[in-house]
Amino acid sequence: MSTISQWQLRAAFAARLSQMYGREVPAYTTLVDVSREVNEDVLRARGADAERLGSIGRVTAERHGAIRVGTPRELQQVARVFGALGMHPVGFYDLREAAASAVPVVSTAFRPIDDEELARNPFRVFTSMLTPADPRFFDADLRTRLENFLAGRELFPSELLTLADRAAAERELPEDEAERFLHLAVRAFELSPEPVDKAWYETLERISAVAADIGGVRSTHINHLTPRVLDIDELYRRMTERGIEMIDTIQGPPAWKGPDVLLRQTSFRALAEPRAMRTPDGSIIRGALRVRFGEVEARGVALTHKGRALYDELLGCVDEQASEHPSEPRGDIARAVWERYMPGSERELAIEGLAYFTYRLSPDHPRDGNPPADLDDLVREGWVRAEPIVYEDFLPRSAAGIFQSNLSGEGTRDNDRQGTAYDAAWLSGAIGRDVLDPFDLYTRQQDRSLAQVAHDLGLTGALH
Ligand code: OOG
Ligand code: NI
Repeated sequence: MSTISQWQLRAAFAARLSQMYGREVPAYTTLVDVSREVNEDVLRARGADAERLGSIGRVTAERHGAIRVGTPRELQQVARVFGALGMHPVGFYDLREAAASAVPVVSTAFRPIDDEELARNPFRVFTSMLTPADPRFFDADLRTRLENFLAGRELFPSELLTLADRAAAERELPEDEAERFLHLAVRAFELSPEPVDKAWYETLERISAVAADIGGVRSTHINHLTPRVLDIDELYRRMTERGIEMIDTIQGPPAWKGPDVLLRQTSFRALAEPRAMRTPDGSIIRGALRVRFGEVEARGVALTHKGRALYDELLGCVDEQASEHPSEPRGDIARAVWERYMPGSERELAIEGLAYFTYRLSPDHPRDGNPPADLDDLVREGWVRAEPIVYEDFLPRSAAGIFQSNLSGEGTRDNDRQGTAYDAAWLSGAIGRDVLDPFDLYTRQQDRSLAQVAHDLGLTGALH
């Protein structure tokens, strides 16, 4: 019997999850259709240039999902399920700090980490874990009730976890087991028909709608899925034309004439979904919850620490100007700031060490003469080509914005209390596996390509 490799499992899981979510949230299907149309148009208009940040095959299949769990134990189990798909925890995001309203979670993203794996299918899942121990949100009594509630639920059946461990160990599964694994894995993220305990949900909702979505129900579900689009401004226009209500802004860098960097995201507003509710007297009524939505994103080149510091600085600058000129559209302010301070070409980003690139020998490089030993000269003289490394991760401020824009209320937080500190090391301990540093991954990819170029050209010194 044939076997299914990890990347095939990952691609199949992403595709089935997408089908499932499209049945549950039909507007998501519209979003996927419009994204595909925009991508086809961009490809037609820009040709090969449209594929600079990933082949059209990769981009068309590309999705990220978002899920939310309650405890380290649940997060460990999630890590086993995604480990089966060749996805590893990358990056630490503290949304408690990034959000103005109450978003009591810390997060990581599970994703493939090797270039070839990313090229095959880059499916990633932004995964958040509730922080009941943070006294800014939960008092001692509510914390205990919440932890007890979470301890008593089982999100993932043991059969799923056993199959996941086998896939991770053997890096593949026999066809039958693969089918069973995919079935159970997708089912674990479906919306449960089980009635929601109305009083309990509302208790948590007063603190934070996110806390209620996570800790107010006995199962988990996919919160949103996100296709990738090559022109997010055009996508936004077309969705609005179709009468779908989008959130107010596109998060992240502004629309501008320079290179695409990092990540731009927007979403349609969470829709009211019918959910059965159990009232305190035990009767079941028809209710509705508004938590799930569809998001879309455009990805650009990954920035180095230095580039990221510049990005964060410009964000601060835009904030400041926007508060001074409240009537001016934020997008216009941001564009002006970027045009002034952000280098307007990939080449400048590379020379200033602001972004990551894969360097390759040009097929048409000069055959005679000695190659210069300096990277900029090699690029300028046409020996070597620099291809942007696409940003595979997330942005805390945009993530917080996406969370917030889809919350019904602000919730409550007591900023006089000291928050519980969490960091990547803590999260690694909680998951039981290393949370990788995204900058390390990009640096390694760039360095590997430089070593290869130096080798190909017979250079003795290192390129950097
Ligand atoms: C996750 C929000 C973050 C993104 O794309 O930045 C996110 C959530 O709502 O659970 O998905
Ligand atoms: Ni998202």
